[in-house]
Amino acid sequence: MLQTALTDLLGITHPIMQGGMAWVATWELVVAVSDAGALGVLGAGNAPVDFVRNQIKQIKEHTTKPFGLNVPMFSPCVDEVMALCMQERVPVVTTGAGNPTPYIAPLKEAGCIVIPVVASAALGRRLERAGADAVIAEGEESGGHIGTVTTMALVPQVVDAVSVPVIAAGGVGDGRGLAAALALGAAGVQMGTRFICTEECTAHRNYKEAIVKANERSTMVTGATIGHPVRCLRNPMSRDFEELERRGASDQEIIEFGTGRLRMAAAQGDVVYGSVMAGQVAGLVHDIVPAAEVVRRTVAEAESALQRMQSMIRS
Ligand code: TUI
Repeated sequence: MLQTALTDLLGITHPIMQGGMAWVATWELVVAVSDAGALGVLGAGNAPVDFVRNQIKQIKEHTTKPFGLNVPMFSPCVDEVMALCMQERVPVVTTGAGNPTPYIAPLKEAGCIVIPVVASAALGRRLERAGADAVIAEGEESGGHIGTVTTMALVPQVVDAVSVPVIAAGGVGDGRGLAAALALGAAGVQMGTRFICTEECTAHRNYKEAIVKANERSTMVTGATIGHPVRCLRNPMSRDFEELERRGASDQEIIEFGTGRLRMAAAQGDVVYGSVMAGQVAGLVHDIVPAAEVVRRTVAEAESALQRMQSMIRS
């Protein structure tokens, strides 16, 4: 067992959070991860509030364990989804892709634990002052919407900048990554890509199999030219996207091209023309197993990595 400031803060058994991935992290995965002693996180994405309300209802009906809800700041429904989090007293609210400052105090007053994703030490410092209970430092190795600093460089700088617990995300796909994150001063990790390849994840089988087939060089970043960098698997869609950006297409044209592509891949299984968002650890994922097995393996691997490192010390 690994006890850290994160397990203490959230009342969970293992210092692992599951990334709240839009279209991918639905209630079934959240329940499986939370029941396994980690923190399952629902991905609200751009979904309307009624959809999110129903997902929360399912989670509450199927587990009594703590769970989280991720709200991307660019969601058109951000105000309503945040109000829902307060109404439903969602145990943990994580935010992404922007600055959630105005929502932090009201969420905390409603009894929610608030853990924003940051891609810089400066934002971590600002959000700690605004009342964040912890921060997720997410490096550019991650899948989906990303910043520009690597996890290895970002995590210790965020750890130095804040006093609240820091969770490392991006480039963590197994227990060696968890041990490394703890060595950098993090109190735990968030993993997304690894949890896609689980039996309980409702993403299309083609999406999971594309990740299993991928190697460490299979991802690329689309959308950087319009200030919305998104890491996904290389496929005809991402190559067309790259071509569009190279020939200087307008922001409007690029946005129209990208819209709906994640849903095409995750819900409909179109891994050719859809956006298969995944992190660089895709090459570490070799199988589709129950979420509880991912949690079990990650903790066991981290413990043996930490023991191996301990045994290197000579006085
Ligand atoms: O949010 C994410 N990753 C996501 S959200 C998402 S949904 C989507 N759907 C369709 C197309 C595109 C996206 C997919 N992936 N990760 C958390 C994250 N947040 N990574 C980086 C950041 C971040 C970046 C800048 C957080 C704050 C920030 O602050 C800028 C500022 O305003 O200071």
